[in-house]
Amino acid sequence: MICRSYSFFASQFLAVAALSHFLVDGFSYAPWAPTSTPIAPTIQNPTFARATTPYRNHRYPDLSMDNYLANPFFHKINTEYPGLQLIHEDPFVFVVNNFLTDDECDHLVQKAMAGTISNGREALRPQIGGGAVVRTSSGAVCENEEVPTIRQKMSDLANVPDFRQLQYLKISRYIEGEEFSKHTDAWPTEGAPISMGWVNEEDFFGDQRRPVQGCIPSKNQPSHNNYMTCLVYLNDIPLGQGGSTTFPNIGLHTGTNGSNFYEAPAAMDSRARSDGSEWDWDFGQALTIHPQKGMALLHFCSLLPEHGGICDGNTFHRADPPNPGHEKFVTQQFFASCPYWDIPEDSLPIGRISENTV
Ligand SMILES: O=C(O)CCC(=O)C(=O)O
Repeated sequence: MICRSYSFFASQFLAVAALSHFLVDGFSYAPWAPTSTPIAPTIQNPTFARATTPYRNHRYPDLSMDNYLANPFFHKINTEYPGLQLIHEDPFVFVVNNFLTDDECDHLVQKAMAGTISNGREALRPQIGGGAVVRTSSGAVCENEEVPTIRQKMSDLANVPDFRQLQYLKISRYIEGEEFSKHTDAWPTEGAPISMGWVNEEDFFGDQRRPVQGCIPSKNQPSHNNYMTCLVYLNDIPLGQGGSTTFPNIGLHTGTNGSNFYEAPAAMDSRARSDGSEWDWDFGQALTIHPQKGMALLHFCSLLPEHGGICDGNTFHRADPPNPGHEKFVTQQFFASCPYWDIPEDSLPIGRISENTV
């Protein structure tokens, strides 16, 4: 077990603050250095074969929605969406088989691979982590008018009718060995340097500050945050060949006085865990999801604004590198709990990528 002291975190925060306010791409943020990859158990059913209509994915559990529906802290997606399957509680994680058709997946991959677009720029750009986050993938960002069907599906599944809450759709490509190390899709509170006491051992992400000033003070959106992400895998990768999405920190972020975060959520901090041990960012329980073409993966990175928009530290996740000879394409839809405010440069479209509309 590798236990990390507060001074370690402090140095990480200072490094991050010095480099940038936000890490780019989905406003990803991580207060730790990249670490070795823990081995995560994967729930697998080798007999799985992809069908063309939504159906239960037998690789994963199919849990009752009752606890999710009763939980007041997270946004409620459309639980009637065809094929929706709750595969994990605490945190709540959903998949939808064949959320996108093969054609839709192929069109998005074509966009990512469009090469030089009409304004002379390359559709695919390097994606940069920042601070302690390692990101070696590349990505393209779509203009809204080239992906109306995808955005409508995202809005329907997520039960977010206001399209201003949907960030521009991204497509990411990971060739063999490329990765996106552990991060959260939630936003830290802007300009919350440790030296000003906003992000400190009691308030890792400015969660206590956010209800007062929001993520970006000038936008005056107290308690709002990036609250949900829907990824869709655009190609299959054979089992055992890498490219998974792994949530390695499940169970590490507890609630008030060490209680269940999902019953009494509290800002992430450096409290000792209920068994007296220190936080250990590397060895929570892991949930691993393996890429299957067209399958959506949805999780909630922060609480609703009426509950302070607190980041859920159990939903840190990473994109594991594809093994040699394999590559992965994924599309990402980030949802904010209010109309999007500032979008980082590399998450903005640079022009229409291609003629095809999907
Ligand atoms: O590609 C993946 O598996 C995860 C991507 C991700 O975490 C992100 O884009 O925020």
